[in-house]
Amino acid sequence: MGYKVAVVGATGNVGREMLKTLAERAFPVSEVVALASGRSAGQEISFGEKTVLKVQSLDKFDFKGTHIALFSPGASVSAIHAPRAAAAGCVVIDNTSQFRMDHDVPLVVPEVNPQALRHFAKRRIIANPNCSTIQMVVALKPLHDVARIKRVVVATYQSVSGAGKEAMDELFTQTRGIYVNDAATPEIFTKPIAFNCIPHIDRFMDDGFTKEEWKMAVETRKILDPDIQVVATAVRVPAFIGHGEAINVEFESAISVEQAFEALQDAPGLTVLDRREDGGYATQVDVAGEDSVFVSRLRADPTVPHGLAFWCVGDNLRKGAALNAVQIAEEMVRQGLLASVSA
Ligand code: 11C
Repeated sequence: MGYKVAVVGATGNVGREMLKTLAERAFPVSEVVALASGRSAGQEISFGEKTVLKVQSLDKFDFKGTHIALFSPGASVSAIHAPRAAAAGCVVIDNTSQFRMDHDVPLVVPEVNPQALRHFAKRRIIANPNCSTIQMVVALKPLHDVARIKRVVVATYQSVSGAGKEAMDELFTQTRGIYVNDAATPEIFTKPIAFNCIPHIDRFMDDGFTKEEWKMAVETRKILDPDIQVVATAVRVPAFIGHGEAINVEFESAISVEQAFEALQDAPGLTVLDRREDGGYATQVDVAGEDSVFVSRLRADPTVPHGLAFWCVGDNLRKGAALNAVQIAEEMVRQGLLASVSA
């Protein structure tokens, strides 16, 4: 059986990656529809090697008969159109922050909490977590299964693609501008991003954390364990694709570096690349285009009774967004949850 699948926000960084991922993984589609704002309607976009789709206007699209919609258009657009699609009988997998913390919307990373999908029926919306949360929980889950995690301290090194195509252009233009003495003013970012790091992602909240940092804490608790404490510092760095994270974990009981290596090596969605030598670790450039989340630099944290420190890096557009959304759809097929979807 094939499913009629709509990709909403199809012309954006994540939307394009969703189309690519559906084609690469041969998700069983009967038809694929590319949707975006009226401004992009009429544009042509590839689906796989042979198919070119004409982008249709989201506003005018009737979701009746569409089985699954992968949404990545921005939270305010999802707020309006995701419930509209769900009401028409479609299952929505939404990549925005709009519904993630709603108690009746599952927030899912298939390697971590596939069982949460069972609760999708009330809203027919499933939320895809934030990219920096996804890669972190993929790495934390096998460790939590060995010795329960109490507290996580994380600093992120996030690429500009997380902020969209214009942000990638801004890094490119500013970098070139420095060499040709043609300084470009920051527009997307609040400070120059070329040759700089900016400790500010998403908006500021009343307690001094940014919303990106808040998301990493609350989403980790919803997906993995409500008792885990997370304190994050989210930083934008001048990399195009891939988010890095320096993670310190404190456990309730002892876990050796050897036990941690073994658990991580056997875990789904993870690759351990950790040779204690020059270049024996993964970086953003290495992981762009890869499905796996990479763990490197694993070592004991001697400053707490039971602690580990490691580096984690993943492609934010793939596992951090598009791949995770497609894996959710695959997992729903596997669990037989799409059987009741009417077309
Ligand atoms: C960034 N993590 O890198 C953000 C992008 O809540 O889905 C994704 C924002 C979100 O800027």
